[in-house]
Amino acid sequence: MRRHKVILDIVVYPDKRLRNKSTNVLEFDEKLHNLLDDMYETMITKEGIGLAAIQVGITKNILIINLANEDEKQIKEDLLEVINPKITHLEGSEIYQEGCLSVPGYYDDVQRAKSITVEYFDRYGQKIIKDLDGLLSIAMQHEMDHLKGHLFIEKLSYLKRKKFEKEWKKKLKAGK
Ligand code: QAP
Ligand code: CO
Repeated sequence: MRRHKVILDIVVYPDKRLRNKSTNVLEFDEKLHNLLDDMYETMITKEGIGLAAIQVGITKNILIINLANEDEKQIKEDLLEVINPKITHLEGSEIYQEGCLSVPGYYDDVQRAKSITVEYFDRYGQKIIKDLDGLLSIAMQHEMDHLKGHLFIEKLSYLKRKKFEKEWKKKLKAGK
């Protein structure tokens, strides 16, 4: 057990590290548990609902998701810790306005599968199989894209992507 909070730096677009492909976790050890704990503190501090390890510079197939419940509270009991995930089934289609801690301040509509089946391991190396839909399905697909080196802005139409690049350049120039 660690005593103090560790807040990691978020890798922000257009940092090329976000394009790297992550590799599987082989050891479900204390080092993994410390990383998961640090990722959780980082995500909550930065007001996120999902975070992949690559967003803190670690190219491992690790992601966390913590959505708000029906009372609009984000509680740790609902936290999903997802290691080495694989999607085994995709169904339907849905559009949702997404954002990303690595693309702060930008939100746009993205089309994804409506429901998925995902297989992964928890922090102890136990295999989990889950059917997801709604926001959990969207979040899982968004975070799994990070593991392949992809960002939601790559799924925008040509014109929307141009609009994004223009806004982002302006924002960088303004020193934000
Ligand atoms: C991914 O996104 C996601 O721009 C998680 O200034 C997105 O946590 C899952 C955030 C949409 C499901 C639906 C974004 C925080 C957080 C920002 C996030 C910002 C501060 C994004
Ligand atoms: Co993201």
